[in-house]
Amino acid sequence: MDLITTHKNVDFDALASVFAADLIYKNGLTVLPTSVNANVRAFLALHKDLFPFQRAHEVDQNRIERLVVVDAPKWSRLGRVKEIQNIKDMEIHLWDHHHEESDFNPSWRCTREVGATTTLLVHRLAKDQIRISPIQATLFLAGIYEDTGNMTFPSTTAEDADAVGVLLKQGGDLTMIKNFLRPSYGPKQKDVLFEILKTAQRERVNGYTVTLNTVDINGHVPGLALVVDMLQDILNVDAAFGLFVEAQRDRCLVIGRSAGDSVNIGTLMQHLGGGGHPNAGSALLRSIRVEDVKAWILKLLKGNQNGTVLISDLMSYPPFSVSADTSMKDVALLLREKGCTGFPVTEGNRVIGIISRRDFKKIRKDGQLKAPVKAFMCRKVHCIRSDNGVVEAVRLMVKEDIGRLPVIENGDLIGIVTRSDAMRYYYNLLPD
Ligand SMILES: [Mn+2]
Repeated sequence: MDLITTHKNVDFDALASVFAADLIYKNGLTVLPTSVNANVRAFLALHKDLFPFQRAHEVDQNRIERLVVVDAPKWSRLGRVKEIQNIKDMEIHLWDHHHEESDFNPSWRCTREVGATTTLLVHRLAKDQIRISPIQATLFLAGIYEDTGNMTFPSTTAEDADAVGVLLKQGGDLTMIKNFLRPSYGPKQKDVLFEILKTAQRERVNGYTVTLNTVDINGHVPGLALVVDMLQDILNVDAAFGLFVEAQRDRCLVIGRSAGDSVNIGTLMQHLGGGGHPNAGSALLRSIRVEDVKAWILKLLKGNQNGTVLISDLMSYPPFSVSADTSMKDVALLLREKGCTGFPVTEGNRVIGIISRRDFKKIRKDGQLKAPVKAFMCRKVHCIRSDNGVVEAVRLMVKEDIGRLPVIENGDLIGIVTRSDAMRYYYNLLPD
């Protein structure tokens, strides 16, 4: 018999991989660890008959000839199933997408760094032309969608997208996925969220919009990360923080969420003694007043202790500019020579205007080319400071429909940041 199993805290990728493997290994016996994620538990409660499995203690070890491990690189992840590792001459097959080195010592493996282990199995099913039902296809879709963050995580590969195509062709149902993958938002989480929304404020810090909210909680409330996640969505801020105070235990749980490439929450939380990812993290602080925690976070945000890229990292310098008396003809020549679409116009070190290619449309007669640039320049100049974040620069460019921002320090021009600098940043093409 082939015992098919996966890691504890079973998620959808693990569950989908187990049942996909069950279609590939004809003598398979599916065994799930006892600890299962909440949304997987809800799925199994409904679909138990279609996806039957056993527990490790129910298995007769004498019948096991082969162990098929899916979505887990290490014995330590297997929960009670790991007790079988002493069986002699047991063959091991491994299907996994984790980056970590495996300690299974498998006789056969299919391990590639794709978004989800399910993807590897779906490709095999397709290759072997094994038919699957729409419900199986839907479960496998859920596995891929969960581990790839709906195909948005950087770990997502073309192979994952191909597998999704295969599953949709076989009747996989995307509307069901939303139900399966919905995190547990219940009355308790709703109460906390509504409490926060009553007083929530948006603040501007270092060019970012943030919200910091203090809530008193009684005992352990699950799903607070989800509440902060929703708060960030609803208030449409770059970063949202929940400061959950548990008075009896004299502690404060800080949870942060950020959008896109703005505030690096993980780095910020490390300063508070916690940790996390760029977009999500938390820290647990003891014996500290919540006002002090709040002030600390604001200080970290202001001091750019969160590792975000600043305009000073991105701008071009020294900036090229033209003086106010330069003739339009010379400006035209310089634009061509430098391959730019515009320049700041300066008087001393002060920026007094911007001249760009489109301003040349104002010229009616050739004689006007002799006129100084100050006659045609745009006098409304939007500048940015070198210690602002990239998000602030992009926001200004979008709002004012401009492609370049002079960078100012103490009133003096010190650099230029352009649309293409911002693109370089967003597409990870920053120079080292
Ligand atoms: Mn996985």
